[in-house]
Amino acid sequence: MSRFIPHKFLHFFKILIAYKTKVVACTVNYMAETRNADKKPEEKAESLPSKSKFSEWYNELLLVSQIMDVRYPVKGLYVWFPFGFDIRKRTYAIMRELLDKDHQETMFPLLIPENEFMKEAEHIKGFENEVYWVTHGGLTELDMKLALRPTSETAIYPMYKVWVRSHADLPLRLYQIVNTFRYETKHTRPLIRLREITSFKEAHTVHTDWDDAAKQVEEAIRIYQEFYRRLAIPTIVSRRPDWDKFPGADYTTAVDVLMPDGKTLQSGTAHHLADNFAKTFDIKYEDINGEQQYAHQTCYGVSERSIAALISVHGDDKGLVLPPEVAPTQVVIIPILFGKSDEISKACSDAADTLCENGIRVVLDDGDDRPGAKYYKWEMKGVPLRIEIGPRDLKNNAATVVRRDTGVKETAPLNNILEEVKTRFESIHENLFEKAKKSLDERIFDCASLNEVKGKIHKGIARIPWCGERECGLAMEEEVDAGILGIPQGDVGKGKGNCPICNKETGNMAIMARTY
Ligand code: P5A
Ligand code: ZN
Repeated sequence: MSRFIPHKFLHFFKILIAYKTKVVACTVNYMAETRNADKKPEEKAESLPSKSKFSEWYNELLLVSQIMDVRYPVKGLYVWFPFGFDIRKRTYAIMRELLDKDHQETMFPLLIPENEFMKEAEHIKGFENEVYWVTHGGLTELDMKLALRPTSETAIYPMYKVWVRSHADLPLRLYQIVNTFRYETKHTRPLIRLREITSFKEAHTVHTDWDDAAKQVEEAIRIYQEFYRRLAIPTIVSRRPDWDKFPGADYTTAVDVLMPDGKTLQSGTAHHLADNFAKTFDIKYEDINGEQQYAHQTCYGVSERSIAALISVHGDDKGLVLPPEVAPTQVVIIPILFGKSDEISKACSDAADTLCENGIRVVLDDGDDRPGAKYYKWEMKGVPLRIEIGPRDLKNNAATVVRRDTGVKETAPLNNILEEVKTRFESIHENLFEKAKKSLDERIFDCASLNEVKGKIHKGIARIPWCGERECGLAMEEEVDAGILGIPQGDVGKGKGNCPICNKETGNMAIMARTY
């Protein structure tokens, strides 16, 4: 480890562990802050811009809370700090838990030979401008160029051709979590638009027929909604208009998250591939009558945009706000000492032990910093609960418990501290979701004309009647300079009105937004 951490950080790190914060066994302590470490709390508070300036807030927060380091010298490539990576690990553990019920995890090669990559015409067209090519092995030019996967259809499907034999092999549901490369030409942003997507979860399924594949697309979307629910993030689901579907798919259904600046982030997509790829990759199975049939397929993906959504939806002016399930540290205990007190120190370490023994990730911060400096630091890191124990608390055999999401301070009996913490975790999770849901609902605006859409689109999502015709849709996008996400599932997609372009009456409501 010491080879990779600059020496001056390592020094901080060692001091921190040795003398400052007592690290309880169930939590890792991370590298000392790389910036601002020597500033007073009052100065530091100023260094995080207000969340109302979302873009500045986001970029600064990634660094000061130690999620991503953007200083890697290649555009669109970023480095996970260990703390950020810990959040990623816990987030992707949820994804694995949800998928492992009826998918199997696998891993395919990064390099795809040109001839396989070039098989599916639509797919090539969609990705040709985004592919990185490996052309040489050392000084020798390769006989066949190799693509760095921008996504793995063309790596996986040649193997599916070999693996799929009979209807008894189906459905086949595999997934992998890998890095993929896309030479993005739009503005790159950490966690949001990367040239190396480090955390690409892609699932690829094979089915006997179109209907079964369609059901899988629905199931994928259900899984993604549950995944985001576990992150306390509300989502909007809609089928993308035809011009915005995945290259090579019959249709694409997407999960979008509304960001604080009113733009939407496409945070997961599921594609019905019909037998389009099966035909080009010759994926056939023997049906119950002994006849050869082309398989039907789906694929669906999520990236570290999920972490971008997590940070952006819940964070506030003080820094990260993390749902307990994915918080690397769930509870910080801070002794409130006026001089030395063995009783308070003991009460703190007893509480830490109790929580730790019961699987709660705790840090006992008994370092020399003033309490205010400690509050600042752990708030920035998004720790869901802070427990303070001072002389008055101890006299009542109690602790002061402070919630990161609401700032509410309550007194809790020390002899029931585990239950007190657990019930607050549940309540924090629900509160974060409800808050985010309210904020989403308040920023979906009903509009009857494109002029109204223009007036609202900078605040959030506009809902407007759309006949569903391509020409009308494209004209609407052009006129307001925003995208049609689609006609959403559920009530949001139903209504009554006239298409703003052709004036035809319709029961379909489209949603439009500025997108990342
Ligand atoms: C589905 C998985 C696919 O690639 N093939 C396998 C299908 N779909 S997709 O829509 O192109 O990508 C899936 C999701 O990945 C996110 N994403 C990105 N995240 C960060 N940086 C990028 N450059 C990037 N490109 C796509 C999106 O959330 C997308 O829905
Ligand atoms: Zn129309």
